[in-house]
Amino acid sequence: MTDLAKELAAVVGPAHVLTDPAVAMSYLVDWTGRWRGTCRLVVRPGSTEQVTAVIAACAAAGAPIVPQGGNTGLVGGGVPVDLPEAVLLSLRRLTDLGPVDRNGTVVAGAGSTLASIQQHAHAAGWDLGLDFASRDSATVGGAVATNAGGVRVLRYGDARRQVLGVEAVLASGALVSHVDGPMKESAGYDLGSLLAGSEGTLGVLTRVRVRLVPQLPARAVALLAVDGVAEAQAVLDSVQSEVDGLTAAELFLRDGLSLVLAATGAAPPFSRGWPAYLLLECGGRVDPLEALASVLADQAEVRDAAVASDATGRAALWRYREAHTESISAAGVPVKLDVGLPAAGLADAEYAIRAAVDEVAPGARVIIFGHLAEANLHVNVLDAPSDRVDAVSDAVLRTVAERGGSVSAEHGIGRAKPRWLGLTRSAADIAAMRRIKSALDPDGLLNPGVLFDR
Ligand code: 2HG
Ligand code: ZN
Repeated sequence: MTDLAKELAAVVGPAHVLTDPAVAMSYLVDWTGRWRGTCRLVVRPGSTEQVTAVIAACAAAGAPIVPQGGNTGLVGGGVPVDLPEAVLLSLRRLTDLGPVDRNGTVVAGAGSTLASIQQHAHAAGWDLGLDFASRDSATVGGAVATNAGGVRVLRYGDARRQVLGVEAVLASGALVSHVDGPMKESAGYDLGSLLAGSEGTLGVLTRVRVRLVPQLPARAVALLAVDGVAEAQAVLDSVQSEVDGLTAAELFLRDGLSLVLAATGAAPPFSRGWPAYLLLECGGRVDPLEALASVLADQAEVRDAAVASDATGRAALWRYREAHTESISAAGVPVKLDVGLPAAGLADAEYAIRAAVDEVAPGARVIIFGHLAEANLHVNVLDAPSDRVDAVSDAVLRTVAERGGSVSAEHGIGRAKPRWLGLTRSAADIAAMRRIKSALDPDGLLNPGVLFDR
């Protein structure tokens, strides 16, 4: 064992310092298989105090630190690519959940999975406003650090909006902690907002105080077949103005559904295929199915529809959408892009993105799906030759930027996209971000290569 490994073993116990690459492997490869790293060791602290001691020891040894939650990120932000000297700091053991207070707030250890917080909230009559398919592995620390989105952003906002306060260890070893006290406050810089979306470059989250939302006992889901993205948007516009309680509006297309059917063996939702599908969910205190169905009955764009308000039927409809990521991975290692666009240009952008990919990687398959209400498209490109991966990213991100879009709507910049950050953020914005980074982490120890090019 090296000196640093021994020192860390004294802090967290030898069982929680992994130096054998074979044992550490599951921390070093992201689950899509695109991002692979190496590191000097993986350390798994079990308390805030241990995180503080680990960071102090790494800083003293000059070892870069790569924080990692559930390793469900999609932009390589938690994988130590080209960082053999790094310490991978896994937060997964920080799973304590405090009591849900009468205002519906809870303090969760950074390593708590979204599913564990959801169950904890449900038991107290509340719910978490954040949800996405990797809920059983994704941790709240990772979700906040990347400012993740998911399928409820339309109703409750992204991860940042759920945060009332954070506890985090800075590169200096200082502990900043603001997870107690009143719900409402206007007393200085909001470090929670700053750390949300900082992707482990400014501090390591150890606890998060989350704002919960009322649990909605009745839910209805509708899966609608339509002729394209513009038609899906037209239906969504009507539903948004006429139906109460919309919680999700998800889009997928014919080719994505084919991959899902092939990978899951599920039966097709309709007797024939359609160009596009819109999945809507409404939640309320009384069953929203009738209200939703009556508005949908008037929508000329709806070609076919399936609805459910029982748990099994809802889950079956959701599966067509939520199985996209795993079904795409079953077909290959995709180039993953996650773009936000002005809603008005979304349908045109879909064609422009396909054309841009075709120009640089003819024959590649472009699978598009995403969160329609936020005009957030997940662009997954399969079968691009390995020497065209950057060209594909460049072509898609420039196409999006030319249309006023963003290079990342919810997955973050990570190691995948620093070179394109300037397409979305101004030179002044990036200079201000770099100044914040060097004020809080002057030696660049925290997650080097993420957000900014090394
Ligand atoms: C989703 O919306 C996730 O399902 C993953 O953000 C998207 O796999 C993707 O590209
Ligand atoms: Zn998404």
